[in-house]
Amino acid sequence: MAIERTLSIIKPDATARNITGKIIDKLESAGLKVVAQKRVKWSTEQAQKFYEVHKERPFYNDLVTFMTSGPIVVQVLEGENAVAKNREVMGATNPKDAAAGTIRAEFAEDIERNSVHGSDSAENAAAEIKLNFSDDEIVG
Ligand code: RTP
Ligand code: MG
Repeated sequence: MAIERTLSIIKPDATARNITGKIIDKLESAGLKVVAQKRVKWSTEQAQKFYEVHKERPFYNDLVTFMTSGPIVVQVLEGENAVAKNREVMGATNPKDAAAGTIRAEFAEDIERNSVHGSDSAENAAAEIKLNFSDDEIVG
């Protein structure tokens, strides 16, 4: 199977509770390797651009407010089948639906404050990585 890269974000609800290490442990335990990582705080413009695909969704404005409410940890994860594997470790968007043992089942507060983001396709992963990292910040 091909080695893939995906974009992961530890969201403000998780940085606020100081559980970034617990989340990274789950990712690494699943075989994903952190090949780039930085802690940043997004501007409204950055969050709007990142979530542009959701512009017409009813939760868009709340999501932008949430994602700019505190620091986030942006990461590039590498591994076999990384996009799907990361989505599997994250669990369903709504923690009520997330399988036991997943990050969202254990740590998410609700459907919005759900602790992590992960790219949903290889194509989106490439675009999201490009939006957040320069090539020399990624060390595989
Ligand atoms: P993500 O993009 O963060 O990895 O999550 P996802 O694919 O599981 O969910 P998506 O449908 O792409 O939604 C993006 C993020 O928007 C927030 N959300 N709020 N209030 C709501 O009904 C609602 N629905 C989604 C969540 O933070 C979700 O992760
Ligand atoms: Mg999504």
